[in-house]
Amino acid sequence: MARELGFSQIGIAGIDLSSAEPGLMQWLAQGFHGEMHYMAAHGTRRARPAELVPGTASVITARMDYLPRATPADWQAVEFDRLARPSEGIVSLYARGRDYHKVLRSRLATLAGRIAEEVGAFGHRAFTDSAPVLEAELAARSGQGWRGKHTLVLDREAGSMFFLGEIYVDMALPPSEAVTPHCGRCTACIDVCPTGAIVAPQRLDARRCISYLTIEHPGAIPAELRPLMGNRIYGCDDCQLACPWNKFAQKSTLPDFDAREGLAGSALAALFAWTEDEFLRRTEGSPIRRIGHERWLRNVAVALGNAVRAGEPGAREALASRREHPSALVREHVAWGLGAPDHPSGVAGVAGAGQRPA
Ligand code: B12
Ligand code: SF4
Ligand code: SF4
Repeated sequence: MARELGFSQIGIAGIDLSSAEPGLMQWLAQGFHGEMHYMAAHGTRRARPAELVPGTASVITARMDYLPRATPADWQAVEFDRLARPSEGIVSLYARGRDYHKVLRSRLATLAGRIAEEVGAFGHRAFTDSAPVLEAELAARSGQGWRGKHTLVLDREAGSMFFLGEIYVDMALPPSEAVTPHCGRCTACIDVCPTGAIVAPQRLDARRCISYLTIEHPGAIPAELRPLMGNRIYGCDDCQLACPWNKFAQKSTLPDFDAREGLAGSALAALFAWTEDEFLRRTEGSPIRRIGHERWLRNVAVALGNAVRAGEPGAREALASRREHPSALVREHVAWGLGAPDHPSGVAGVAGAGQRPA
């Protein structure tokens, strides 16, 4: 029943997450959440399902794979190669199709309805990245995979290219068994991270993570991190591209995550030329829409600045077209990009561009 809805695995977790609470509190205390104030706002409720939804006795967890249906077998190499093309903009794989919040939410609700048809009515609430829920922790406890050193959940048969969703239920169900971890001595994700955001195994300083900087961070991107962002303009996949277990990542069975035109393989100059109307039209129903046109231009300006540094023809002209943009945020990032010295010799010396493990 879950498979028909696009889910690949279902698990059951108990609701005692008390052993995860100190880690969450330490993460917040260190300020690793940056400007994601919603992470601090709910305090310990994030780790206490029955406080979020009174009466919760178990959590049904669900995995939904998101690699687009047309993904080639050597997709990790294909994606790494984009990093070596500084005038191309990289949108991370999860964001090239329809917004997963929309896809998962409605399908989790349908799943809950179908379970109710079998077992009778029960109290439930479905979530996917939409409430203070420790999703990865619940998933790991319920056998969806182990926590990688990059903090994501990964599995030997599914890699980590999947979303998570949960249904909090008022029935006490027998929990699924957790799987054993298989990172061993590998540190590929830590080593490849362009900004050093994985400060230790399973410790992510979000303030340095390109996913945070391009999606969640509201204002100016710290200047020292801009050169490290390369041509990543929305999210980042590097720690997952480097992971050997992602050879086994599964493609989605749904058309929803197929890449939309313009979101894979497009030139930065073309993406920078999108008017606000065009941005809204092209990102309708996509997670990218949430950041708005101003942050989109901010991100693309950084990538164009890095293309200038790499000596890419046309990058300087593209940036200059927005020199007088009404937003001070955009103007400042454009000025930063234009201030970059030309490096006609190519990408040599440009940190964050084309990194690929040997
Ligand atoms: C905030 C957030 C982010 C932040 C911070 C990420 C993070 N690792 O915390 C940013 C914006 C950087 C981010 C990026 C991404 N995200 Co995100 N994100 C979330 C969100 C909303 C909350 C995660 C969270 O609770 N973080 C808080 C910290 C404390 O949790 P933690 O890392 O698990 O920490 C535990 C331990 O490691 C330890 N610990 C951590 N730090 C420290 C420090 C000290 C000192 C100590 C002692 C202990 C300790 O304690 C914690 C509790 O056990 C979840 C959805 C959800 N509601 O859960 C999605 C989620 C984790 N993200 C997801 C995805 C897909 C991504 C990206 C891949 C997107 C992209 N391509 O750009 C990247 C990957 C970056 C990465 N390596 O994590 C998926 C992951 C699916 C999976 N397979 O695991 C989720 C589950 C969303 C979903 N519904 O599918 N994300
Ligand atoms: S998503 Fe990118 S920047 Fe963030 S931890 Fe992974 S490799 Fe580093
Ligand atoms: S890259 Fe290596 S250390 Fe990182 S999650 Fe994958 S197996 Fe674990």
